[in-house]
Amino acid sequence: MSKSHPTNESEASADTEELSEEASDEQTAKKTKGAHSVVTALEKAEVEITFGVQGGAIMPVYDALADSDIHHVSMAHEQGASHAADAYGIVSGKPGVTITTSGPGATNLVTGIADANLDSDPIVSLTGQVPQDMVGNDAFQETNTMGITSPITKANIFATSPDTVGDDVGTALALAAEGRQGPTLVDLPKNVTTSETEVEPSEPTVPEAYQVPPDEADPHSVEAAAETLAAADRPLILSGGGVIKSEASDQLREFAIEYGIPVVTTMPGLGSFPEDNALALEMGGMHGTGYANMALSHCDVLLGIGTRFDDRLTGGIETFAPEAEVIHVDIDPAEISKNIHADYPLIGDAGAVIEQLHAAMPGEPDAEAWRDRTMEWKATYPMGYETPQDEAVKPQFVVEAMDEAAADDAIVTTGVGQHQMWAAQYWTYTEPRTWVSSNGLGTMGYGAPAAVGAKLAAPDTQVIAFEGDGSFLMTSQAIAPAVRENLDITVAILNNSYVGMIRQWQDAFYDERRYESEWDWGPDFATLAEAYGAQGLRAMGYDEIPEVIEEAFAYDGPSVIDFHVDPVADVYPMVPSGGNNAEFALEADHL
Ligand SMILES: Cc1ncc(C[n+]2csc(CCOP(=O)(O)OP(=O)(O)O)c2C)c(N)n1
Repeated sequence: MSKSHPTNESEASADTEELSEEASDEQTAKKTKGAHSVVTALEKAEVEITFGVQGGAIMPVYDALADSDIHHVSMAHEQGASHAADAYGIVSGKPGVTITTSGPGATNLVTGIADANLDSDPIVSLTGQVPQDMVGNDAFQETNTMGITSPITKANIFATSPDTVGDDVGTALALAAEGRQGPTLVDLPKNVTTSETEVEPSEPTVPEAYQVPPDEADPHSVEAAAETLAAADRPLILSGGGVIKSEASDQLREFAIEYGIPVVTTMPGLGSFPEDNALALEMGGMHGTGYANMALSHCDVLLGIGTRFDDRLTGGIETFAPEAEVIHVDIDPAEISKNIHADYPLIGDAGAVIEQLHAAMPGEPDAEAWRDRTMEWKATYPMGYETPQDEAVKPQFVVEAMDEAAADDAIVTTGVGQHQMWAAQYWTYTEPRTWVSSNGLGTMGYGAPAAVGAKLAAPDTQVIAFEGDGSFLMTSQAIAPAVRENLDITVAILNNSYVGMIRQWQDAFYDERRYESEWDWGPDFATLAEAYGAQGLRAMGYDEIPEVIEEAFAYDGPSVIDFHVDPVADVYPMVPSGGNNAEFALEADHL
């Protein structure tokens, strides 16, 4: 019933029963606005938390949200909202949801959506839009959100009716989580969210036309792949982010251990196999370990699971795993032979296909000599750094000190730059969903807002964000919602007064011309943190490190530690872009 009707009804009688009937009619009317259908769809999908920033075109949805038990976290910036939702999705496995307005509210999301797209993270963006009859008029805060986001979403939907808007949202939620996960978006014109409907949204479901990928791969292909793997002399598993997304870490661990197969992980795959296991060769690729890259370069059968063989991992395609037959397990057929030719394509869910392979293995590969070789490589190319006490603190030491002090299952989020690589290299990842980073897009500033989303997804788990001084400057306003929500997170800034990764590349590839990479004018981050209402700490030398870590971990709320570290420490090993993984440099002179 429309809101213009109650006047007539109250004229008919002033009796209290009728008044309460009228109130309930009004409520029904309110509940059946398009905006309420949006919220009902979120509730039906059991969404518990949303992230966003208000604005004119999305106000009807916020107004409807006020009546819901969904916890909405108002972020300081929409980019932060999308990273928080992304991290929420990584840690919880359920889609992270943002609610933002039209125009800048949508365009500010774009980096986060592109980030989720490259990392196959499940997020759903609900964006306000000008009313349909104003679309194309250059109305206030109008932008073509559909056009802007269609190349970076798995699906985007323009809502056209209050009768179907709830199902649009349900579809977006289902699609984000189904098969290969990824970002979806629903653009919500204001007339759709303010108009009335009597249609209840149905349960969230993918559209009929969507082909849900089968979990199991073709059994004949599995059999052939298992025979090849069992006959290998130098078998290797490459475990990618898909193993984590498919909750297949247990199956992977059992499989690798039972058949004695060493495991390299991709960057998104960190945590999919415990790095404290003897078979773990840790991360491969550009800044991977020497032993991972040697194994990739010399294996004779490579079982890649849930990886898209991105160029930071492979280096030059022609020199990647040159002696290997490749078995490629992936849920998305589009990934097969996209970058690396698959001799045995196994299309299916990582966990289900590992189980199929397990059942089909005719025996254990005879790989003792190969395992010994990987151990020799570990001894020849150990990860390490020196800590002369009269020099500035080594950033790698900070990562290790934090790891030692933190809980075993602590979650690490990162910005992008050298600190991201040190966090990947020097933290020991033993559990899935503990590495939360911008792997594919390489988005500086991801770490702090991601820590907000990660903590809300796992309130009982410790969350630590490693940030660079440059990265933190991009999104440090995420500390505001962290304070407002009283989130017990620690942001560790590896402050080298440089945009360090740029400085490292300038030194290595641009004749040491450090143009615009030195930042000797950075803010005092501890004071900045205090200004936000967080705990601000600073460590200038090795002797101060244990105390600040203890203080940060003991504090019930967000802490920011400004670690002043060696300004010119470099990330090694390094395979230059497009290079040969077998020819990694251990120091600048080797490049
Ligand atoms: C949004 C964005 N802009 C630019 C870059 C290019 N870039 C990559 S690393 C880097 C430097 C990062 O500096 P900082 O955050 O201080 O980290 P450090 O490398 O010093 O650890 C830059 C500018 C990027 N990755 N992301």
